[in-house]
Amino acid sequence: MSSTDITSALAEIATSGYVILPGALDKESTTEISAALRRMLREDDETWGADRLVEIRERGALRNLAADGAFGQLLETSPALDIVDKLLGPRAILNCFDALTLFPGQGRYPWDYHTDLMDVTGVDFPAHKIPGVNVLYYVDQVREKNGSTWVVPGSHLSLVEEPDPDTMAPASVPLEVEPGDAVVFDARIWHCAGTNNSDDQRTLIKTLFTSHWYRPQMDFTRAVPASVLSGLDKRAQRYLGVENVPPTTVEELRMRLFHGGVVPSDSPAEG
Ligand SMILES: O=C(O)CCC(=O)C(=O)O
Repeated sequence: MSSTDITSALAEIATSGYVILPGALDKESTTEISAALRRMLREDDETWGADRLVEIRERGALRNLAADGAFGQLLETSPALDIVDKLLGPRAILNCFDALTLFPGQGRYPWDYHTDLMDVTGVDFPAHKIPGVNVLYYVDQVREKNGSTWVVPGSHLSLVEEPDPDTMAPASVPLEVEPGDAVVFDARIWHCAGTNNSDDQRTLIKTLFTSHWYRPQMDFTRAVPASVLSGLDKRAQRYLGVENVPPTTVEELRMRLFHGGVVPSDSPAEG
């Protein structure tokens, strides 16, 4: 992104809490990702059983996409990462990397208003210390009819601790996006998935980033195969917690504290 675009995106996030990035994914990637997600949803149904997934409220949620190198661009080259880095600084980590699908007839509006950092609702962060940023990538055209994400503009600055759909629903707006668009929002914004009243599924990918002190949904350093992790660039590895997972030996701790994590070859623990 150009520095002017980044500046205006940051200004929109500061005031409204969110910004739409048109065409964050190119056409070809969007088509490929959409097809891959449809296939993975079918496989998930086959592996787990659709009824069982419904029972545990997981049908349509594909978890840990970081484990599949095909989605690496969302941690390496997406223009949204420029905004994430500006807002969260050089130690940000990934909290979750999931695809979320609303099947026809399915929805969570308006009972599921939430922020993505429910552990810190009500906490008054200084303006320059945003604790998290969510990036949603849409692979379908989305309108209210097929399940827009509803956001309450400005609510990232509210200190409300519990959702109140009666107040939030009338104050919220449905996000209308095209395939390949991303929405970047301050993770404290109150939002809610819509209801899909169309005949086709509606899918998005969620990449939630946080400050390094917020516990991620998974330990990606173990949940992502070593072969995938080692193929990603340094920044993506950092998002996946490589520099953040607590040390397990005193040697490792000492090297992390004062030597940037590098264990020298003449170290006693190496001998
Ligand atoms: O599916 C949606 O529209 C919203 C997803 C959501 O609630 C979230 O990413 O936290």
